[in-house]
Amino acid sequence: MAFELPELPYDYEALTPFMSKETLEFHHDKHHKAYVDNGNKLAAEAGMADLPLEEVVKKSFGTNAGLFNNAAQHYNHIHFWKWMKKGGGGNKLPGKLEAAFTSDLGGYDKFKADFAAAGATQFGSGWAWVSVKNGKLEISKTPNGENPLVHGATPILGVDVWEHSYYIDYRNARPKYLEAFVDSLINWDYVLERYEAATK
Ligand code: MN3
Repeated sequence: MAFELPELPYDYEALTPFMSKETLEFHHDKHHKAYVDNGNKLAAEAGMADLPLEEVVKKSFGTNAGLFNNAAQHYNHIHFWKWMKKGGGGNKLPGKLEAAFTSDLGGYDKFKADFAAAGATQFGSGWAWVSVKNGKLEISKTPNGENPLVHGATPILGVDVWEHSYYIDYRNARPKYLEAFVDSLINWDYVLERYEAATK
């Protein structure tokens, strides 16, 4: 299946002032597009052009670094755009999600602190995650394009901490970006959708 750059699920100004039009133009139109274009080229060269994206990610991990980096980043960004929305964030989680965050992550406040700490302490480029592993939620961080899929888990929420995701709006203040992401951007409905798909 050829990789395709998805449209953003909102307009380029929708996430201001927390994420600017300029950031979305560079991040979606340039960075994500490059992962798609390079991923298609490398998947074809590896004979994996017809495989579903998740399989390309898992099969290329540890065996084909170039393909893995681009395919995993394509997967990560498809979800990242949907993990945000205008007027999102905050502690009003859908009931089922709130129950799971309470039992597995110690509640919203602890989630917020631990998720932000994971993002802030990821040295260099990478991601912070909430994923489902063996039916339970866990918080983790990964370098570069790596994601929980290759560690036997299903990501239900992730935040991009590559500098390209925050440098235009926050300069070097990654913790401020992470705070804004949690307080004002997370699309909890999409997190719930991913949680239900991962636990059914
Ligand atoms: Mn990115």
